[in-house]
Amino acid sequence: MFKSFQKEIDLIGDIHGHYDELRRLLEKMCYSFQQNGLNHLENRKIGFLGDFINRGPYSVKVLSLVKSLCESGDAVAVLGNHEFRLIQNSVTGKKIPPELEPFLPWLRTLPLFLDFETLRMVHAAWHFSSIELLLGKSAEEDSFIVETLDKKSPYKQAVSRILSGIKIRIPEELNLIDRFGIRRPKGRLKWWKDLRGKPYNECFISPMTPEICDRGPSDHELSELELYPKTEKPVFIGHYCLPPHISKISGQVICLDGCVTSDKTLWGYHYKGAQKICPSYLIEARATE
Ligand SMILES: [Mn+2]
Repeated sequence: MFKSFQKEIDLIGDIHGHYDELRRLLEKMCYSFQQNGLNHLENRKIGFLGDFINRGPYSVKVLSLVKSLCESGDAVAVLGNHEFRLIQNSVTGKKIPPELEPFLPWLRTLPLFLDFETLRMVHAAWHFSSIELLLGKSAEEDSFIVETLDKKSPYKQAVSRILSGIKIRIPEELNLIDRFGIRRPKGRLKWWKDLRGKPYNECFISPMTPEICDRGPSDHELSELELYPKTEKPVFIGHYCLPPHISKISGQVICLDGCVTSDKTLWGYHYKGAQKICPSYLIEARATE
């Protein structure tokens, strides 16, 4: 599938209903909107990393555009945790926003991850054993979706790891708060790194304050982690709402979620394949620039 995507692809992080930023980013990536769809002089393709909906004002417009680009063969996309939750809610008969309902059949055809010859795409974490467990599983199967809601099912944990990241509990007495001033019960680990012996703040993807802390998670708490070696192909992720001063690139892991709802910036990466991952290929777009 999509053999031609393996070498040249423009990756785009979490859009969360921010249609104007998406249009601007596509323009900056040299796509032009024409009557027959989206065009690029170099005939490049797009890879969307999930979380198209919620938070921002235009979820429907974003879904319509991403869907049409996928259907015309101009793009591929993976599911984010927000879309997966929508699918779970619809399968279990919970109320879902009526305007999103028409997109469900298409959303359910999207994969949980993509593994191309020269790159990988997943919303939050490339956790090898979870990915292996989920191989061949499809969000189109009601029985699978129901299992992902069952605490006893290994599918629930696997989906949570790859779509929401790998988390550990933060001891309350440390008083660590995130950039929004909220004390979170759990922190999201840099799942690709060996974190043994590291203090909490060095272990988390999004920084917490105060930054100085001489305690860290136990080896037991880190035992879920499966490192992502530098010898692996690059993996593109979204999900982590990175503040502007945190690097988007860490080894072979490239996080393109720059928290568009808070920081008004949508991030992309111009991937040419077989080249060293480099910050100069990052592209950012604001709606009004
Ligand atoms: Mn997410």
